Amino acid sequence: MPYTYDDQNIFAKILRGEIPNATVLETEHSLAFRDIQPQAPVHVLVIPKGPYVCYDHFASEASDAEIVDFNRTISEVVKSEGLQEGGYRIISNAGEAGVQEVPHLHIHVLGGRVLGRMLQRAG
Ligand code: DGP
Repeated sequence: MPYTYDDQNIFAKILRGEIPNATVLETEHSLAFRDIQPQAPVHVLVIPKGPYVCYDHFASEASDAEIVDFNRTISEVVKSEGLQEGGYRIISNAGEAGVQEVPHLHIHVLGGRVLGRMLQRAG
């Protein structure tokens, strides 16, 4: 399925500097910033700067340089937020079933406490 990118989404506005953010790390192709509604002591979002809706969109269409940069940025955030020792979780929600709110690829990096089981049983 071809994805259509909506450049009015909130993360596109953050990337254009129209909305402020608490930046953790910025690289050539990626931005890491604190989630506005943190669900753990550490809750950082890592996004590519390119117009990708979700993970499979990015993984299939981004350049090798973007993919390497994005993954290394996640790794740097894990290290700089001190999560290697205690552990962490990375999550990327996609589409309706994934309950994705913002249609620009983002990886949630969560840690700083025991996070519980991955999914709650719901319906
Ligand atoms: P998701 O459900 O995976 O699409 O998560 C979207 C996340 O984005 C959610 O945890 C809250 C966060 N968020 C929404 N708007 C803003 C914003 O304006 N700034 C920041 N820093 N985070 C936001």
